[in-house]
Amino acid sequence: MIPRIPIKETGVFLERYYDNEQPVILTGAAHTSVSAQEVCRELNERIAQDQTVTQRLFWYDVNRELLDEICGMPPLVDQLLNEQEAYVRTNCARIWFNMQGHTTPWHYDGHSLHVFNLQLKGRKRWTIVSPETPLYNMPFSKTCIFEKNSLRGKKYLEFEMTEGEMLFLPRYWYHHVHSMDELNVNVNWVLMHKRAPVSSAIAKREREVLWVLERIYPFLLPATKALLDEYAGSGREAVGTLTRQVSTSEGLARVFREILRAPLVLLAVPSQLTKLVSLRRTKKQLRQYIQEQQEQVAVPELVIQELRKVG
Ligand SMILES: O=C(O)CCC(=O)C(=O)O
Repeated sequence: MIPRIPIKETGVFLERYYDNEQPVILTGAAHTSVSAQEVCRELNERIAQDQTVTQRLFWYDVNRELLDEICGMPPLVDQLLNEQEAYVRTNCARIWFNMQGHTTPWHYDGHSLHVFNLQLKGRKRWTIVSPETPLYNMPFSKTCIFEKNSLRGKKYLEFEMTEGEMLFLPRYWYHHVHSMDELNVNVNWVLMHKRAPVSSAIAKREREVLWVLERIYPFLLPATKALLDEYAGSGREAVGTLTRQVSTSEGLARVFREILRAPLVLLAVPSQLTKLVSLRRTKKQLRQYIQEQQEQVAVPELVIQELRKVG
C-alpha cells in the first residue's frame, strides 16, 4: 500500500521519501468547494489567453505563474522548485483535464523529472512500477511497448487519488493512470534534482541512452536534438550530470540492447493502434465537453476566489 502522510510533515517527507526517491501521497494539499466544471472552465480561459502555454497530447505545459493565480502552489513544492539543487524548466507546471474512461498509457516521465501531482477535482486510479523492476520500453524511449504489462515479479503499487491529495512520483517510476469521475482535473509541478539518481535499472538505462544520443548528436532528428537541448530546462548541462560516469563499453552495450528490442515493437503494433484510437476518442469527447462548458455563463471571480484557498 502506498504511504500517506499529511503535507505539513515536511521533515518526514524530505528525509524518508524525497531523498530516497520513494513515492508517497501527501494529504491535505488542497481544498476547494468549486466544482470540476468551474475549475475546468476557469483554467481553460486562462490557457486560451496565455501565449506561453504549450498544448501536449493530453495535457498543457504552463508556467508556474499561471497556475499560481488559479490554485496557488503548496509551500513545500515552492521550496523545492526554488532550491539551488534543482533544474527547473520555464513551463514547470502541467494541467490535465480528463473525462471518465481516459487512460494515460504506460510510461515514465522524461527529463529525469520528479513530479508533484495534485488532484484538484475528480478521482484517478494509478498503477506505478518501480524503476528497479523495469517494463519493456520502446527502443531509446520512455514509452512502454505493451499496454497490458504483466506485473508479476514487479515492485508496484496501485491506489486511487482523491481531491486534495498530492502524489510525489519520483523520477523513472512507470505509471498508468485511469480517470474515474465524469471530469477529472489534476495539476503537476516538475523538477529535476541535480543530485545523482538513486541507483536502479532504469536510472542506468536513462544515463546510457543519453550518452549514446550525445555521441550521435549531429545525426539526430530535430525532435531528439531538442530533447537534449531542452533537457529538464537546462539542456546539455543537465544531460552532462547524468552521462558523466557512463563508460564507452556501457554505452555500446546499450545500443545493442535497445536494438534487440525491435522485434517486440512489431508484436506490439495492435496494442499501440488500439491505444491511439482510444486516446483520440477521449480527446474528442473532452473537446466537445469544453466547448459546451464555454457556451454556458462563466462565473470567474467566484471561481478564482474559491481556488485561491487551495494550498
Ligand atoms: O493524470 C494522468 O492521467 C497522467 C499523469 C501523468 O502521466 C504525469 O503526471 O506524469
